[in-house]
Amino acid sequence: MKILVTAFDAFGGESINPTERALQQLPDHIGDAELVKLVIPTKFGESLRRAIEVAEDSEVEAIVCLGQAGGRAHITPERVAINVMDADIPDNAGYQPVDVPVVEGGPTAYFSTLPVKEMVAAVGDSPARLSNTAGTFVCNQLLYGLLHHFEGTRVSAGFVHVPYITEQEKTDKPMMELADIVEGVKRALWAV
Ligand code: PCA
Repeated sequence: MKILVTAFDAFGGESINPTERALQQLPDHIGDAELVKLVIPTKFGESLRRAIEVAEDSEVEAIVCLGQAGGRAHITPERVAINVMDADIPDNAGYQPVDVPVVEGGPTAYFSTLPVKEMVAAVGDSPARLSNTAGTFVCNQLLYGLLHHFEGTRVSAGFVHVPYITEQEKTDKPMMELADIVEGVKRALWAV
């Protein structure tokens, strides 16, 4: 099988996005699965369009999106995406939606179609926790949009948020070593 793994570019005044760094260090295969790696811009709309385009062109069976969740202390598979874009900061195109649905008239929420509990268990002491909110910024929009687009198909989709890495020097916030994030993501991909 093929798995699309996406990462985001830096946003919100940061010069690094840990997910972009982690993506560079992932292998090309995990077990029998071939990884298709893609960095997408932290922009509403374009991020989703790019991910759908590559997922369809590459005929992947699963999509695992990675994003930074600054302030979290754990690798956090997301259980759910909600139908709202409500941004505290502008995206990388300067767009800052407030209370705008991801899909006009779409359902309130979608559950991830990846095995999130197995992913948490597989990451284990790296450490992982299940998250019940992907926020209301670009990451949630991406997850919601993918689950909406691929609903009823054989393509499953989900999202994993990761903390800041030590290189970002957020001394007042939880940080992880990049190597630990890479290891955790690899284990989550094994579970998928
Ligand atoms: N995290 C943001 C968008 C890009 C990223 O890495 C989020 O959680 O929405």
